[in-house]
Amino acid sequence: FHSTAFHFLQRQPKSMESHYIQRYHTHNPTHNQCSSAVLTHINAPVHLVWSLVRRFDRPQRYKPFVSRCVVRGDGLGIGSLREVDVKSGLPATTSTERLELLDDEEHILGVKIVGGDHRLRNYSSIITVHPEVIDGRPGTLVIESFVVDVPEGNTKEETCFFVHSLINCNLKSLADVSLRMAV
Ligand code: A9S
Repeated sequence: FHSTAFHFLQRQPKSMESHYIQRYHTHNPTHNQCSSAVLTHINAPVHLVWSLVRRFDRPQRYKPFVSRCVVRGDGLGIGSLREVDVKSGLPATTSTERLELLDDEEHILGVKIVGGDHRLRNYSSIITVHPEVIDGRPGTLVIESFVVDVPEGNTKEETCFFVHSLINCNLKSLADVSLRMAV
């Protein structure tokens, strides 16, 4: 029973965070997969942060590793595919990704990576954003969880560390972009 929720319930005090993780972020990793979640708090209102997260067609608005993204149509229908070009210096150049879930009520974005010249196989991620009050002002809790195959020749720990670090960069950048828009 090593779901993301269990992993985090062990580490987080009973709080809204563990409630949200249990409710939205339970992947069921197989023995050859790793799964984890990254949480961050942003001092910007949830509608602003969500307006950036929900744009499946424009990940480069906050993701620092993305140089270009092409979708067919408006790119916001379930099943939409995006071709993501990645900046140089990373262990990949392209990634093909499918929109699995876009819920503007509950603020949930689900994406699966279905192709690309990288080593993340069966990668699936969920991002949720939640309103909270930080120092008496409107803030946002962002939770991004993932599950991915452990590549041949890597350990579960290495894989989790690698993906966790990338998502951490993405969410730090999401916070920066949100704060610039909030002022
Ligand atoms: O983009 C995301 O939301 C998350 C990740 C883990 C993306 C990773 C990546 O785009 C690189 C940054 C290029 C690293 C892919 C698909 C493969 C990598 O090896």
